[in-house]
Amino acid sequence: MQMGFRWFGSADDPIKLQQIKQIPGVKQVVGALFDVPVGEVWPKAKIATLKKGINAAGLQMDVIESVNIHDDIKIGKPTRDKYIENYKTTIRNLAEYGVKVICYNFMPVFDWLRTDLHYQLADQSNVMAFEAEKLTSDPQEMIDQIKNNSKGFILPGWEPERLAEIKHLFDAYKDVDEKKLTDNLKYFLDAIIPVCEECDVRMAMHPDDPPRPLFGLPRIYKNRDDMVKIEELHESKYNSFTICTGSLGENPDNDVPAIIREFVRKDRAPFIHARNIKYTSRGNFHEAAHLSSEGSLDMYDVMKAMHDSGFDGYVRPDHGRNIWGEDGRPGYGLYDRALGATYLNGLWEALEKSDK
Ligand SMILES: [Mn+2]
Repeated sequence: MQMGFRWFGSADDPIKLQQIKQIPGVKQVVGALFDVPVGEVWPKAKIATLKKGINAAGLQMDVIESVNIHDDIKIGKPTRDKYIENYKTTIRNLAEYGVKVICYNFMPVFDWLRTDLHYQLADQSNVMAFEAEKLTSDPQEMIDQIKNNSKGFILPGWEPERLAEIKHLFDAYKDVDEKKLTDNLKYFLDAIIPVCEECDVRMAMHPDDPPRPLFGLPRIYKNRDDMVKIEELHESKYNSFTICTGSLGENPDNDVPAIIREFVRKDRAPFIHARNIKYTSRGNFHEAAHLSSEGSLDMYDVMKAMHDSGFDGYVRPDHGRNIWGEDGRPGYGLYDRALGATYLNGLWEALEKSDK
């Protein structure tokens, strides 16, 4: 298992690589290029610079999160082929710099959604939260709320140039139901997986967050059965999953440790996001510190499921709280994620030693 930490790049992230290096046990920086428009090729020179900076801090860059998928691919427009060719070139370019796993998602319009970016907990820390009752009927209102509450940070998947087009986007997706979206995913996978096989780069799809349809938009990775369907679209270990314990756990019907056991054993889960959430009522939740007792998920069970199945991929703490006066990017402050990494490493060490 290798512990990683998501980083938004020197231009966008107040967190310094050296601070990440100082978190015990963190070996990997999970990075991305945030200045390449979605759909365009990631230039080698920019990948090289990113990798060089990460390596100079004594860290590795085996995992990229995310190379986002152009909407034309998800919608199935004739122009998708051009974007798929670009994607293949990006895979080849990343492979040249040693990247092993590309995390991506196939969610229409919204990459993820919360109704509160600064939900205050009793200890005065704050987290992101989701309450279905607070969803506005007009998605534009939702976008404005998120934008006004992000304190100037550009949140992943909420790039302003994309969201400016929101009405067009909704219009473009109006004929895309679950079946169509799944067909379009298959078309994409059939095209790119042979390139992944050739370059030894694994695609690892992230679950929908929250794992439920929103604003009438389809969702195709919500649970274990969806994963089996996606797996069957293109049989290859390069067609694999990011298992996000938070996103899947947001639906209490999902047995997250069982999902981990099944897909790690089949070698279909090279990347795991480990985070906790606390249910406030059915379907509603707020994010929480990683510790089991702080949320509704048993993180020992999560790590044990990974350990028992022989997991040797990458894991990272996921969204954390803003604590100790830090006013960071919602979900992605330094301190609480560092505590999360340390806690997860502690669980792992105990699991390793109890084996001997
Ligand atoms: Mn995640």
